[in-house]
Amino acid sequence: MRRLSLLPAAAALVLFAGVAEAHPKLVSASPAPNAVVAKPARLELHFSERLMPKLSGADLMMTGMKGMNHAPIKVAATSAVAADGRTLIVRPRAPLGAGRYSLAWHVVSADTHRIVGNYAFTVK
Ligand SMILES: [Cu+2]
Repeated sequence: MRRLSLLPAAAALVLFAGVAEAHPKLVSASPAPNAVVAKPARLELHFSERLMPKLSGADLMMTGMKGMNHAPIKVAATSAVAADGRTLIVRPRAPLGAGRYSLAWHVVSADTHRIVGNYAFTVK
C-alpha cells in the first residue's frame, strides 16, 4: 500500500521534469520554410519557449540566384529576441535581392541547451 501511494508523486516528478526540459521548437516563421516571397523587410521566427536573448540568433546566407545554386554567401543582418521573449527577429541590413536563402538559427531557453535548425526560402 505504501508503495502504491508513492506512484502518483513519482509520476508527477517525471511529468515536471519533462516540462522543465522542454526544448524550444520552431512553431512558425515568416517567411515560412520553403516559401517564395516578395522582399521581406524582416524575418520572424516564433518559438515554443522563451529564449535567452544573448544566446539566441541566426545567420542568413544567400545560396542561389537566377535558379542556380552558388556557394553560400553570408548576408549582413542583425538578430534580436522580441519583447514577447519567444520571437527571434532577423533584419537584413539591406533589402534582400531575388534569390534563394538559407537561415540557420540557434536558440537557448531556460534549460540552457543550445538548439539549432535551418530552413530555406526564396525571394522573387
Ligand atoms: Cu535541453
